[in-house]
Amino acid sequence: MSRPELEAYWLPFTSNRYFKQHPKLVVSAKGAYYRTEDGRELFDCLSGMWCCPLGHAHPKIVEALARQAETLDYSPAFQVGNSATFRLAERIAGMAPAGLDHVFFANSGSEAVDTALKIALAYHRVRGDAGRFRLIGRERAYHGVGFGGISVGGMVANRKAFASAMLPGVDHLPHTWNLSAMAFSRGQPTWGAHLADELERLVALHDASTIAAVIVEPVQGSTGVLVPPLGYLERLREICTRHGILLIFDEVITGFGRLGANFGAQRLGVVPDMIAFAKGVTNGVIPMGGVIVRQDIYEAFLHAQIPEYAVELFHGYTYSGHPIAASVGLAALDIYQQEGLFEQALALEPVLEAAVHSLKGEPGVLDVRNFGLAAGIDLEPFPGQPGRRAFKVFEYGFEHDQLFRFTADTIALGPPFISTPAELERMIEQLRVAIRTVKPDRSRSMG
Ligand code: PXG
Repeated sequence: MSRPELEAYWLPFTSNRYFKQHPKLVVSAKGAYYRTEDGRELFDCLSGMWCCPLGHAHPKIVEALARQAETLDYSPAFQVGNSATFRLAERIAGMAPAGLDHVFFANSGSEAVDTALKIALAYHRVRGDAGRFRLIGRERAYHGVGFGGISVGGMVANRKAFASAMLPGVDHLPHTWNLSAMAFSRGQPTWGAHLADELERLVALHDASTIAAVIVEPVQGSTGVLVPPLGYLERLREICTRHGILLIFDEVITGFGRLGANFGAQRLGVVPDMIAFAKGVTNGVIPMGGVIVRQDIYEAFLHAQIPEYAVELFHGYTYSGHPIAASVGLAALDIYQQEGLFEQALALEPVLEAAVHSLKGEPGVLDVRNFGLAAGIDLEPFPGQPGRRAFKVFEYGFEHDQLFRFTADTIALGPPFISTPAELERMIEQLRVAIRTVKPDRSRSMG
């Protein structure tokens, strides 16, 4: 594409000035690889943006999408239904921990999070407990970009420009990463369960009767794969239960097999009151997100003192439960199950773990973490140029057949579940070369 053709599009979360000088374009994708404009193949090190664990162009998904488009391409989301959406809700509820059995559909992780927060507030209100309006998030959290999500989120760059419009009554727990206590941990760190007690401090400060919900990612993904300390989520669960506070897991990344189980809740043995999901539910082929809620939360709305024909929850989207997304979701869940891909992700975990931890000792590698089929590698920033070192690793990868993902000076890896052990090892060897090759220089430009 020529420069003028690139002009109109404002890319999200991207350095537009730099991109338009140095465009990176992919033209097609198959399996675990993208093809670039100049005909090279790039290994998909983050499964798209954590959303394509089955790889690309899976024939059963392509077929489901085409068939649904021909049969029923859209049906109104309010007061009308279609069978694919009901079937998908039933399937998802069946995969969730026992007791979490109703599904509200949205179209992205951001919408899923805002939906979960709104359900939490409305649930307390419908039960006559409207004083519970506070929402507790966590430092370094990513919960998407809606006003709810950025308010409970904890990544400063996503918040500071919008500080004037944050939700009121939000507080944050500390994040759980601590270099000196857990550097180069494999799986869950043994240090840090006590950080959950910070919730007791917030309860003492605000009083439990004002707190509606706590939202956490079981593993913090976007901020660079921060794995929860052993016992931490259990303690959060216990404190929430004791104080009547809802616990929401944002499983937009960890749901649908990334941790080698249906949901992180199951891998980690902690059951929240709601799970927000997106991404892997449709293998990223078409946007979809949603919230799985505990039965009694759903039922509280049905028992409200309102006429039977009245709407119970004033919330929803034009594309909630879109039939094409639902059909694609059903196909994706069939494939995960029939091909045993969550088990495969679990089986690949030790391969990724061994490979990624071999990066310890490479120049500037400060920390390596892993859990499920996910890993984070922290690089020491170039002096005075935060984020540039990882950006250059990403650029090196793009030129050398690996589509790495970086955030600040962290490289995040979340390869497709269909990857072979050899592909994972090659990904790490290429990353090693990139880390060794990328050197600081005095130029102020990105490249
Ligand atoms: N919650 C979590 C935990 C997420 O990871 C969202 C909500 C928002 O989802 P939407 O669909 O609105 O983007 C996310 C999104 C990365 C990366 O490189 C992560 C996300 C998105 C893009 C890139 O880690 N997570």
